[in-house]
Amino acid sequence: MEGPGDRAFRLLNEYSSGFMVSQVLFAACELGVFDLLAQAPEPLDTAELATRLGTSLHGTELLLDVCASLELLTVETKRNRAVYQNTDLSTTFLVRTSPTCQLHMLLYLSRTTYLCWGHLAAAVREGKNQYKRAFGVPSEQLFTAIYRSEAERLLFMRGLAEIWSVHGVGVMTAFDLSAFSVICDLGGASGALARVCASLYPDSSVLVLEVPEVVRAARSLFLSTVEAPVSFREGDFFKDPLPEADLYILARVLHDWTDEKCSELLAKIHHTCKPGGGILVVESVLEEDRRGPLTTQLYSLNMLVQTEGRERTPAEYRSLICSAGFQDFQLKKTGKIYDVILARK
Ligand code: SAM
Ligand code: ASE
Repeated sequence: MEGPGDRAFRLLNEYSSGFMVSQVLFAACELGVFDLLAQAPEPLDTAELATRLGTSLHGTELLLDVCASLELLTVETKRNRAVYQNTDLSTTFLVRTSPTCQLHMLLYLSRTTYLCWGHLAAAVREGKNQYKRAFGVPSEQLFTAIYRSEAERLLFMRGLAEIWSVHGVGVMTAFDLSAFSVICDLGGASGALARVCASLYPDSSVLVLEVPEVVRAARSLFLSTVEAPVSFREGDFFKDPLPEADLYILARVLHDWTDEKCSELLAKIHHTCKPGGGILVVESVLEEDRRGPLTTQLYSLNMLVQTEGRERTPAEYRSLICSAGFQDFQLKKTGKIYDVILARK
């Protein structure tokens, strides 16, 4: 029987080794373990995997066995040797060719987010993001710091697109949007969520507003599991006039910014929006008392180490959105990571 002290120590141990679990997942992705196993016609043993990955026999064996304990791989003993295969989890989410692959977000978390989290104590002390400490880049212009290089921009865009192959339909059907004929996704990145929207509402036209470098990348890469027509417009949603639309989508945009910047953006949208038009906010929403969900609380810390923003409660979104002049505030909890808010002018 587990006593209270046992439980406490088990939890402590679980939390302190949590970073090792993340690193095992990241390393297996970086090394290409899951893609290699997906391409192999049969389960592979350690020696074959090590040879093809160009890795050490010893290190590979340790990594693979942890992956098996984490249900990222299966292991079987055949003729006295361990052979490994992908599980349903890795086949669905970690193999590059899967339509619901999440690999690029994991690589982004591994190469950028994790390094900012290495300075969490400093972030909490200072109350600001850690690009300067982690990468030596100034963080006055948030997206100049986030897009440190072309490779970084492409990885972030790919990573952001991936979640919508899993939750895009749930998010875009939380409310019936068929009455909105022109829809503008502000900061819509690669257009992945916009394409889900266009495929669900084929009578609406969908436009993505993004900064020029992202529009250029979005045009050359197609980062969506759904084929649907969307157009792109280059612009800065803080500085330039906004396109005319009946519905403005803000997905994972408000959480990047301070209350002041959010209010500025929302007031600008309200000014451009037609009466009867609306705004659709897609975010991971905290419980009213901030006691959960744990994932959203962690995302809020992630916004601290990586952005100028935070995750917010329903009351905080209501206050920001209604102060900008919008009415009929409605929140739909999807039960998944991202929730949806609709409000009207
Ligand atoms: N909406 C997308 C999604 O949920 O997958 C992307 C969210 S991403 C966290 C925020 C996006 O806002 C980035 O793609 C960034 O380029 C864009 N963005 C940031 N500042 C912007 C600005 N001033 N004008 C237009 N887009 C901007
Ligand atoms: C942002 C979203 C993300 C800014 C930085 C980010 C994500 C990772 N880093 O708007 C994707 C969402 N995941 C998390 C952990 O917040």
